[in-house]
Amino acid sequence: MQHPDHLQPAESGPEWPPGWSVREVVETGSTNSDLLDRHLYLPDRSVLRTDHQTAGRGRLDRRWEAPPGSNLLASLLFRVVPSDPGELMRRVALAAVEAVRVVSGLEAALKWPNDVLLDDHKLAGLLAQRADDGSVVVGIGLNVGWAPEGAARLGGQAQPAGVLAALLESYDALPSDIQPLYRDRLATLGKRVRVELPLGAIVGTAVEVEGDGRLVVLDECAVTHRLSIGDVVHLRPA
Ligand code: BT5
Repeated sequence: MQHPDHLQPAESGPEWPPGWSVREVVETGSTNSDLLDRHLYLPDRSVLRTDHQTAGRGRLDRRWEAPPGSNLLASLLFRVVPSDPGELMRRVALAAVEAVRVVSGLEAALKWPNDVLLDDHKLAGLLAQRADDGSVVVGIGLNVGWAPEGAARLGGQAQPAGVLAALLESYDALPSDIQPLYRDRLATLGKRVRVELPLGAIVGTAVEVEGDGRLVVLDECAVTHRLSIGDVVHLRPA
């Protein structure tokens, strides 16, 4: 993998599972941006992990925060993309849930569309972005040693690189049809939710998630909404 000079390699980490080209650097702007910038020169399943991001990104130009060396900050490049590109993010999210169990023995869950929760608090966020040739970069920030107020972290003996190794291994162990597992891990299903959309909010019950990842919400006027974007808040039962 070719990298500019400012991407200095981080200290050597764990053994990586076969089939992934993992590169670690001490600091960069955003691992997602790096892979998007260089996707044409990188093989399928290239992974970039850093100890520190100076411009970590969430969705909609939000920031992703983490002090240096504390958390997992990594992106995975997929140049071979399934007909539903969104499946890649769902797979990485499921692999993250499994990695948390392997590394810490904790049961994490998913919040639609892109969060991993521990005890209902955000443990990780995922950001999927498409390159001009259709390649997909899925970034994950997972709180290992530090979390902002109101969020969750793994704590204990877990190390960011170890969580990544477990995530990549778990990714390869996922079944070809992930839908039953995804439904099972999706804490949003069955919950009362408020979904914030660009033009307003919907309050209702998340009744289903479709095979293409769309969330089906039945609102308080019994209108069904099929959503592909939105920010979800889990509400208490009415
Ligand atoms: C996300 O966005 O949750 C996607 C985060 C993806 C971050 C990874 S890190 C590696 C890769 N490279 C990048 O540049 N990005 C990816 P969103 O749903 O928009 O949530 C962002 C919001 O989460 C922020 O506005 C904060 O309120 C909150 N937040 C920021 N840092 C957090 C943290 N460490 N833990 C929990 N919440 C955080």
